[in-house]
Amino acid sequence: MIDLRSDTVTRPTPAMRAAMAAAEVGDDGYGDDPSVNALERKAADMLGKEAALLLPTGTMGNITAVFAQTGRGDEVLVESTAHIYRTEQGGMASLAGVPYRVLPGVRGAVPFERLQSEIAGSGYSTRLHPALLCLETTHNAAGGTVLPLDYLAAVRALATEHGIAVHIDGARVFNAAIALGVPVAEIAQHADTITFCLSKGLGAPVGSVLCGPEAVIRRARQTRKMLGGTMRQSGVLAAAGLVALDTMVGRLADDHRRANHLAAGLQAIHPSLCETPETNIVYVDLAPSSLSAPEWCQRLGTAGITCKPYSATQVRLLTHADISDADIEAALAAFQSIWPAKQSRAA
Ligand code: TLP
Repeated sequence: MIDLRSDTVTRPTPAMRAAMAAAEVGDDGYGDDPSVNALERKAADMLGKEAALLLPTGTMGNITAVFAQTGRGDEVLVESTAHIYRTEQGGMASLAGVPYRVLPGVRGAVPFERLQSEIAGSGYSTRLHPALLCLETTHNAAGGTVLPLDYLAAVRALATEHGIAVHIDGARVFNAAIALGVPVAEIAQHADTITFCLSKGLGAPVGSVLCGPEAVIRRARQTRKMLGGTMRQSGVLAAAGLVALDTMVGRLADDHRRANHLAAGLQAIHPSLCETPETNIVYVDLAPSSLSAPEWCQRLGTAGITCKPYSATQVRLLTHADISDADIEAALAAFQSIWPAKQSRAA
């Protein structure tokens, strides 16, 4: 099966499996797993931050960042389709106890002027204090869009001026860096804290890393313990993460090229099926067809393509390390073969 559901479906590479088998380990609860320590150091250095913390998931990384940078009476500002708001089970409110102000975005970015007026309006004594602004790049629900560097710089300056910390959910920040053609630290410099996932396009089996200032990461380490995320010989996971950072970043460009080719092929079938992606995520809007998204997924499944409905009419497709050029051709052929059948049914 050609699995386009997500880049989380990637399997560890042979080099990762070998590194996992050979990993030097210790009890990370005591801070003495050398592989975890090496991964945290490497991640912090790559992102240009003082310190880093390995966590089991991106969700735990994000909620840990919220815990570490907010308190009672604070609120979080977040874009309305952000993963942390829409897809992380309301953890900011139910676990961290922090209310959030949800702001509409365009391609994943809250317009700067809107942010400015929202923050200015917070100055009244009856309002909550916005302590944290959460950004997301690449932005999943917006179609893997990349926040521009000048936008990040302006937003960070605004936030800093008002004593607001910035957290980037950078689950796919390496995709963003590749798309922008800059080292990832150029993105991360515009945030106080940033999480990235080893387990998505980078292909590692498990793990996300939260990077930030020493003092925040110290707090985050306590929060991770509270959430049950302190692991023990997690060096077996960190070893794969190190291989991911060493070998899997540059190749993300292939995923972007393939997503682009996939989108072009779909647009050739029907021009309004999808937008041209900036990175590795393609949302296909099948409204012009007479089949629903679940029906499409069922038929594509029969043709060897695994995907999931995103809404009644949309399917989300992701390219990743286990998807080849031939797989993209096969996916396009499957779409093409289902399309006329559907049209004739409509007629
Ligand atoms: N995204 C997953 C799941 O939502 C299914 C996916 O397939 O895209 N931030 C962003 C932007 C994400 O896309 C995800 C996961 C997370 C955070 C959470 O990461 P995990 O799954 O490790 O908790």
